[in-house]
Amino acid sequence: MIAKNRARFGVTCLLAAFSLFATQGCSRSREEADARRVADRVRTEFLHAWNNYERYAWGHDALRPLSKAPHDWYGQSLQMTPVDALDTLILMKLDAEADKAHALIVGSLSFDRDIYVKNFEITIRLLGGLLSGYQLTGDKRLLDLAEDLGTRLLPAFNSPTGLPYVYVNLHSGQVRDSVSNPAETGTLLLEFGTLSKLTGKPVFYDKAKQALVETYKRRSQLGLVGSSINVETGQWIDKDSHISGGIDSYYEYLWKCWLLFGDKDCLEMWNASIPAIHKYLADETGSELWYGHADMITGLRTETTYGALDAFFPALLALSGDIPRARRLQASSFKMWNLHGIEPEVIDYKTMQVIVKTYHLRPEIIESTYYLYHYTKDQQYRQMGETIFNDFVKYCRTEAGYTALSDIVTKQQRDEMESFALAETFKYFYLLFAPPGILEFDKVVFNTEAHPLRRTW
Ligand code: DMJ
Repeated sequence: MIAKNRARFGVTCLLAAFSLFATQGCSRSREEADARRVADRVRTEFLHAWNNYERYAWGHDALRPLSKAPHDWYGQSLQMTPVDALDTLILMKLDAEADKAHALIVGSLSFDRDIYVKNFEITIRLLGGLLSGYQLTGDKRLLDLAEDLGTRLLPAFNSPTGLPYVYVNLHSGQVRDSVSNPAETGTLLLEFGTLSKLTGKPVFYDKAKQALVETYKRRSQLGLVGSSINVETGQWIDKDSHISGGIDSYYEYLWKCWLLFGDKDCLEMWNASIPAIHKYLADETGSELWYGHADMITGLRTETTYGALDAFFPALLALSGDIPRARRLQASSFKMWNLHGIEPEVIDYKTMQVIVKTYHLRPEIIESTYYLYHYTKDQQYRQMGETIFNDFVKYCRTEAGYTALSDIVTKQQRDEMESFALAETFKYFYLLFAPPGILEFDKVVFNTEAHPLRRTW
């Protein structure tokens, strides 16, 4: 009798376990099916932006979506949008569009031009885009273009300190503008380093690494860096320290250069820098975590502001293993997003007043959502991503593509579709909902413009 009861109990348990397993399996496959539907919507909306670029601005740097007209940064095109968007087209398997962009680039892009270009922007968008394009297609012509571009950018590093000038002329190699910032001096090594590894020419790695190290060497005794620096004297011009635009990706590259190249100096610089951020910039406000500004010498709080650009930091925290802080800061970014249904460029997190009202189609908040989902598999991040995507479509979609907002309170649009909307914002939205096989997250390191770089050496 006892044996019979025990057997029946065993069968019941098995059935219960099976049905729990089946329920979990069912809800997981429903979640995945829902995610695929959002991925399809993202792909359709990306195509809306891309098709209108093709229609009104083909071959130019960017589309002005309200005036339906092309825009070139320097009066002549460096094909910013097609180069920046190429890997997104490939990852989304938009084969015809990718082939057409690829053919345009290898058929007509040339860098022998008498124009001063911004070393940082050209490096992260064009050099990064060409290198990831090369790694995804295997077309050596893309690597040749990258090498030509990298060689033309090299004179930027010819300052007394090795910190790069802001602008360099692609034809003459002349340089100009000596006041730069840590993001622009320290966000070059992933691209220049990859170029060295793929061409076997160490000069690119060496110059960009020196620029990163020279930036780091000038940190204060507290371990903080400032907002602007003279590349000829190496003196700080502005000692305001933060993780926002102008500094942000300097920290990102300390960690990512360790990941991509296994460069121990980068790891050491990261380890020596990150505690100062948590000590002087982090701000516990009630139960919330924010990161504000402080003087790099005294460590005293200067501003309680945070914004769309700072929202990259949860991704970097997650990537470097600090999930608890990443989760808390992401909750703050999402609170900022929900304040007006779309995020402002800058807020005061103590008063929740909007300080700068623009929205430039920035990717950082969705980049962090994607990283957090990847590491935690917590569905709240996909739900968060869907909310952000719905708002993004609601306010930024226009007849001819996607457009920035000049005022996130009134939702007034402005005539601007930056190439990073296609390189980063749509790519991170897509990856958050796409099947895992689309991209092997752990085998790539994204540059700061979302171009996945692969350690093939
Ligand atoms: C991009 O060009 C890069 O992500 C850069 O690091 C910061 N600004 C834009 C996106 O907001």
